[in-house]
Amino acid sequence: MVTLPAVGRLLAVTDLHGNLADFQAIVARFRAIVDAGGPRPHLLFCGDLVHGPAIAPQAWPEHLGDFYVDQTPRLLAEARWLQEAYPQQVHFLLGNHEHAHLGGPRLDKFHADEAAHLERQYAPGGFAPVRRWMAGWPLAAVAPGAGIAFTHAAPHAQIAGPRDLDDLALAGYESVPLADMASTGPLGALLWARTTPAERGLAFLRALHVGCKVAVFGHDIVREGHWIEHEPLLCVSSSFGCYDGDKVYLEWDLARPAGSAAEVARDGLRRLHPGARPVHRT
Ligand SMILES: [Mn+2]
Repeated sequence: MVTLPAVGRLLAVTDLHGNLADFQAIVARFRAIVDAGGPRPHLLFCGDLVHGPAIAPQAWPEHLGDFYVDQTPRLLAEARWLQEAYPQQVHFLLGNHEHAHLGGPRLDKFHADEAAHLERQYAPGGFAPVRRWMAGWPLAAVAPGAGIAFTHAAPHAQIAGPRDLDDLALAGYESVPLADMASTGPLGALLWARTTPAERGLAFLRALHVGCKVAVFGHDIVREGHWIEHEPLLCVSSSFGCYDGDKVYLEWDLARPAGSAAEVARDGLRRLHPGARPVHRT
């Protein structure tokens, strides 16, 4: 788990899936805050940075939103440079698509084997440093001053405390059916759960940090940009599966306590591409 400070701006995005333009849009916002001076901002990616569709524009389905070309290798390279330039300020959470390179189940959303498809784009041995980097990505981030916790998927994991996250082994899930992952223990839940009852979500938040009241996550596609099924769950879609005008990210003052998911959505969500026309977002 990564613990964010209680000062500065936080930018959080989810599920870029190889969309380089969306990556560069949030990085531009981050750099603008850096250049403005003041407290150091933080940029948090909530998993599934990798793996995108390879579909021609004329065959692109409506349900995937705006067309883009998967540029995962370049996105990963730029992500790594950014983290090296701002080592304490840029954070990547592990998603189920990164897990596919680290012992997670094989994914066949866009290709017969997502992980193999990406790794083949590197020279022999070239993916090894990327895999070592990803193996160190945390599973959750907590902003104690804001009372917000961030995960890739819904906060469905049953844990006693943050230390439980340190003990989770990534390997050994290769043959677990995808449909079973969310219910196969804390790691599966953290990477795969699409929802959880309010009480279970609150218990997860309390286990991470006593003052945590809101869970922000992605994994699922919300075509309108975000969805609050019920408190404390705020599901955010920044990129994959959305039209540019519907994509949102979270911008939040790390010193401001958040009372509810509704408050965070109302005051913290910003359009990733303010110039693009919303399609589903109201
Ligand atoms: Mn996911």
